[in-house]
Amino acid sequence: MHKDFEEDAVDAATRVLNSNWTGRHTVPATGLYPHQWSWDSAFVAIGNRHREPGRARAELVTLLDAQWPDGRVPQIVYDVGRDDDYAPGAGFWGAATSGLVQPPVHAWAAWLVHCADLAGSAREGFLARVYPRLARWHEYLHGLRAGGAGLPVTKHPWETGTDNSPLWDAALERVPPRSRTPVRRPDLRHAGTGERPGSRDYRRYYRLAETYRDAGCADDVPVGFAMVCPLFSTLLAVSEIALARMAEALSDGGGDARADVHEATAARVVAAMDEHLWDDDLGQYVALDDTTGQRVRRATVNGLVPLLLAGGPEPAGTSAARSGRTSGTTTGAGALLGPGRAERLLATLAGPGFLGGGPNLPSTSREDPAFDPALYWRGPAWFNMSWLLLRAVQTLGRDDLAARLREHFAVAEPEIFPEYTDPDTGTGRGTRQFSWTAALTLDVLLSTDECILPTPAPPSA
Ligand code: 2M8
Repeated sequence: MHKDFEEDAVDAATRVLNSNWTGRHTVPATGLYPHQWSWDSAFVAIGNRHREPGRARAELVTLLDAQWPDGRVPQIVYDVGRDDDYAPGAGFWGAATSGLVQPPVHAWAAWLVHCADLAGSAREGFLARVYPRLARWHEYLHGLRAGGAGLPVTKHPWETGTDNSPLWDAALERVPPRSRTPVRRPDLRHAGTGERPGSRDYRRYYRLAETYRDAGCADDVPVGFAMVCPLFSTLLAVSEIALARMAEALSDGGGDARADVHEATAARVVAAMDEHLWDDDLGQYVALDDTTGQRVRRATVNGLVPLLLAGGPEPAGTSAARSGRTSGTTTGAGALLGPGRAERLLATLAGPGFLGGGPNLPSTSREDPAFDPALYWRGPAWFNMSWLLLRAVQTLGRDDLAARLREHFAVAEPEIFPEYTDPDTGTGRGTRQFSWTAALTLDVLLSTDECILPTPAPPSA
């Protein structure tokens, strides 16, 4: 990317993050999403760690302050003053937060935030504050949310982060498109109807949320939707490895956190993904319907994200190297995909459904019958997905694919940091001045270490 462009983009992205910062957290977008969203805050913290590490820490601490006693970290923490501006809101849940969750990228984000400013982190006791809460969050997912395959289930499409991906179509068909609560759509004031889920989808979303809420958000009551997602599971495994690194850092200070337990847990998650979610015909991972036991054979970007678990060259001096484990891996956790899987995933990523079929990475394969370049998670290119795959292929040393994925970030500033883009034309879609687009653009432009998977133990503060 050209130098002037980079400076302009850094300044513009910083302005977006400044204007979306409320003093305690960052909203995803002031109009469409006026509250704090769980995984958005993690991506925002990853971007803010470069220039605003204190704000990055505050972002995560604010979110974790809303953790439920059972360990769940809520999908949304409401700004109750803005309850009319987004639906369903706090009134629907009868609580200050949603009862749902989102993908667990938080421990990975917290580790990156810690490593970016060791002195500030130590001064605030950041790791000691967040580690026990993040560990509880993961225990909730491994425990109350464990499905038949031993992987966490999502109880609502909103929990997947990829709300209207075709991965959820068949399961949603079984949900009656009727809810007792009237459906409100303030979102349509900020994005076109052709870009957002339809009213039938929304009636089902409400029905599911209502059923879960009325059961007291208890996880032993079936709500009619229980899906295992390869994106969610991958982020859990990566974040579990991040917990291992945190545990090591804390036990250097005399704590009793157990890195080996986190590493074994990560390895178990990856083994279960390999056993239950791989689809050899599609050459990628897919979702699993925990109610029917059937795999959902649809090609989406969710199923490529496990490339983050493919390993790569091991940097010298890592904890894995020091402890004498076999070299040639990045995670050092034994948490690697099965033989041949990385090569197949790379071929699928480069193939006609994804990067081989057009300039940017679509959320749903161009070869899937549901592919639509404008509609939310059914085709548009999303910057968090480009970022996840970029980090994966960089770790694997695939500079050709990394250059392709980096191109997506070149349209972020000219298109006013859109929520997502048309994967063929780069035209912005959804809302604008979107926080994670700005944050991850900053991360791509400002990162000096491209290998940011949670491998190396940090130098001591
Ligand atoms: C979108 O989801 C919300 C519900 O959580 C919505 O559509 O109203 C998704 O893109 C999700 O991944 C994201 O966290 C959220 C806020 O940016 O918006």
